[in-house]
Amino acid sequence: MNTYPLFTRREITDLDGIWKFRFISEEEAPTLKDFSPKGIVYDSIETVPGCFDATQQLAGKRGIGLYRRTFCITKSGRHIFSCGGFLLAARVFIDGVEIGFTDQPYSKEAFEFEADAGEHEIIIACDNRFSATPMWEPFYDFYAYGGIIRHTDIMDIPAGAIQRAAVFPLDLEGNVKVAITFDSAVSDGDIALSISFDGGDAINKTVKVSGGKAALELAVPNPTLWSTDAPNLHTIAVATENDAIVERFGIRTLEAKNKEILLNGKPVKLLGYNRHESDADLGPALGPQQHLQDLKLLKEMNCNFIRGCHYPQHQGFLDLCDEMGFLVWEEALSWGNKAEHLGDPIFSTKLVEATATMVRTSINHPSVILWGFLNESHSDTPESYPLIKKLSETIRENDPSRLVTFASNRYEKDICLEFADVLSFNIYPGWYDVGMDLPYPLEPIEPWLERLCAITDQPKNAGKPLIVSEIGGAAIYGCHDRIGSQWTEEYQARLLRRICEDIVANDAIAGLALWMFADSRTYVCGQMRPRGFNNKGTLDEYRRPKLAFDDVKEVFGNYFSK
Ligand code: ADA
Repeated sequence: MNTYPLFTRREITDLDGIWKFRFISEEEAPTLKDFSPKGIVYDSIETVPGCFDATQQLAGKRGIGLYRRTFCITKSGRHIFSCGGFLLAARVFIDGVEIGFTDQPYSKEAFEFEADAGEHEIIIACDNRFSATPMWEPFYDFYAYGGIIRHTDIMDIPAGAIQRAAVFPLDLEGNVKVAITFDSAVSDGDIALSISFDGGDAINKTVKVSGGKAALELAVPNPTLWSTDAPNLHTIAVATENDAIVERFGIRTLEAKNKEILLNGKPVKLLGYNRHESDADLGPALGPQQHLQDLKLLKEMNCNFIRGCHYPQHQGFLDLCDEMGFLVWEEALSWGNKAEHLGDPIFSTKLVEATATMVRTSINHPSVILWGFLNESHSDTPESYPLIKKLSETIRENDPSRLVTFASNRYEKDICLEFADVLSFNIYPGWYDVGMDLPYPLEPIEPWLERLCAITDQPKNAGKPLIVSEIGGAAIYGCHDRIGSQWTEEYQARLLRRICEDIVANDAIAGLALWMFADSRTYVCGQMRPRGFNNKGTLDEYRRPKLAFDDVKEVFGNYFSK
């Protein structure tokens, strides 16, 4: 079950803050499933949200991080514990009894329990060993931290509780479909609702609930459209006799047609970056100010597009994207998965589950326009076909209003392109393929773009828009020379300027996500990732701009001011 209303009338107990902590190293820790939280002595403290192994004391350590605190509730009965995301796997205990287990990193989780009014103890065991989840491999090119990385809280569940009200815009006149999901205890039959938009007068509607769901079509009074230039937002309040929630949404339409992405019926070229949720020192547990700072920097570079690589995004980040008019590609966790993963029933089932959870969690963010999965998987192998088919079907069942894509590096050999509305390819001309000459030639970019355009021109792909979903090269912040060798800011600036100029001028390309916004922690990988960072950021991990910042800003700025 996943809930994320903007507001609810229920009692919310915020659990963020200081928790007691104990780290059990991999040599001593049993598997997470065999772990008992009884009799643990807590010898330290940690903050929630946070990554325990981003601290200097536990950097690089793998094992179980144990978090404990108490909380008070004033109502007896059913409750729900929610967390925006754990790394890598977690078990949650209340008063010594397990209420939930997850091995879905970065996924929103909600576990139900019963408790009387009064004080209770919560213990969360987070395991950051790779063996704790089938969903993460040590070769993924971003650091696998451990911890409770996003907001946590507890809510009571009143009788007749509403979980979500998902709003699907039907047109530009403000007609919307509202899909309401109710608590599992709500039985089939008629239920009386009171609904209002933007704090206005409530209307009463009786809906038929079937299997915990009901849907109705409504007209939003005084509708204003959501767009990148005018990101207008609306709210819907839905109340039953005992419960009330408010959700925020935007009115906008999306289509992929004649190789273009249409937002509110008009073509929009996506220009922006891939971004990891990653802080220089503290890993992926970013706070609101850090998300906002990144978005302000992206605005400064005249970007309108962000690919949230490579996992479900922080809900607060998406709220900011809604407010600021960014267009977002959100994708389920995965990276370079090979045939043996894609054909593995456990991996496949869990990836489908994680994808459905992501879609349901982020359903009301107008900023999210593309759903993705399986970054650079082996989508040229027979094992990939049924899984990618299932993933695209799962998305469309949960959300017919957005576009489906995945970042491929299999190009002509990809056998799954039919399942995408938008074709997306990752390419690295001018980085992984440069020869010995100085200055490095940038000619390989054009042939690569022609090659991708030829794929979208094939009759079976005709009309599908094309996104260059990764392209770029690295620079170590502060590394300069006059001849533009690889790893200098000069070379990166020259490469990114050329990429942006070529793609901006090419009408056959609907979008560009440069790799990448800011340097982000990974593993050294032989000589490939100096400092243990992926250094292809246009900013470094402290958000200090490299030379390329001004080049990208200028080229994108010229395009949008045309
Ligand atoms: C891949 C991958 C990215 C990153 C990039 C790189 O395309 O999708 O996550 O690893 O390569 O830096 O080489």
